[in-house]
Amino acid sequence: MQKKQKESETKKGITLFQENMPKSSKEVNKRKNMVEKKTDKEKKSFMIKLVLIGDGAVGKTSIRRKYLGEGFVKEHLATLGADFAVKETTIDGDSIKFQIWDIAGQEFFKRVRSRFYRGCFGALAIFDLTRRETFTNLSTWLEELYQNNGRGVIPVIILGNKSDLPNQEVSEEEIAKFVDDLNKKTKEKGVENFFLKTSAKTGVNIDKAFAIIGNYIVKKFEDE
Ligand code: G3D
Ligand code: MG
Repeated sequence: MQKKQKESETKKGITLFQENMPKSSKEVNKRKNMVEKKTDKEKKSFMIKLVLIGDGAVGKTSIRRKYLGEGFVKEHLATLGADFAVKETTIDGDSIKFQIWDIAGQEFFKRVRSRFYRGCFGALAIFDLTRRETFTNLSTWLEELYQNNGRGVIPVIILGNKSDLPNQEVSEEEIAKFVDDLNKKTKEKGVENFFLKTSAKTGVNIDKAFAIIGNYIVKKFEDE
């Protein structure tokens, strides 16, 4: 069943889906921006929208499923052709809620792109280590991300997925060079990018990927 989505944005630009939120979060988010000071001043809680991008069949949905495991909220946003899930975790004692958006199917029309990306703080840009063209296409995905999220250049973790398979077509050095070149371009915007080789099959580096990008985003936007 589709629920009608009602979007609202705080001044920090985070997209909140009020109707999909549990009541407690709903109330909290009405009052708060991304950073919520708790009674214990050391601790904060963050809501971070992340998008999973990359060509079809690179493993976006598998990575999301592996990371989320049990007990997550999930909605299918048919009008956007996207799946939406929330995961709560802790980074350095801070409470983090990841809103994870995943393109459902391969139909991803231009007219909905800005809504899919809008308000996200970062992305996991995924390619398949066994299909070189999915690596080559990353630049196009990144352009699209930058153009549509509303904030311009934002941090990305590049994931070379399917590291468990034997027929690897992209080396670690090439990925490192790609990210190095990207960092040279995004540095002037104060944005750093990362990379990891992952396997949604074995689970290697999946949690780490979310931790790295989450950690970086928290530190970066905390100071703003
Ligand atoms: P997408 O969401 O990016 O389109 P999917 O990709 O998550 O649907 O994955 C596409 C196929 O790749 C699936 O195979 C999935 O099981 C497989 N896959 C995803 N990640 C990995 C990985 O790390 N290692 C291996 N070996 N396979 C992976 P099927 O056959 O189900 O279509
Ligand atoms: Mg998918």
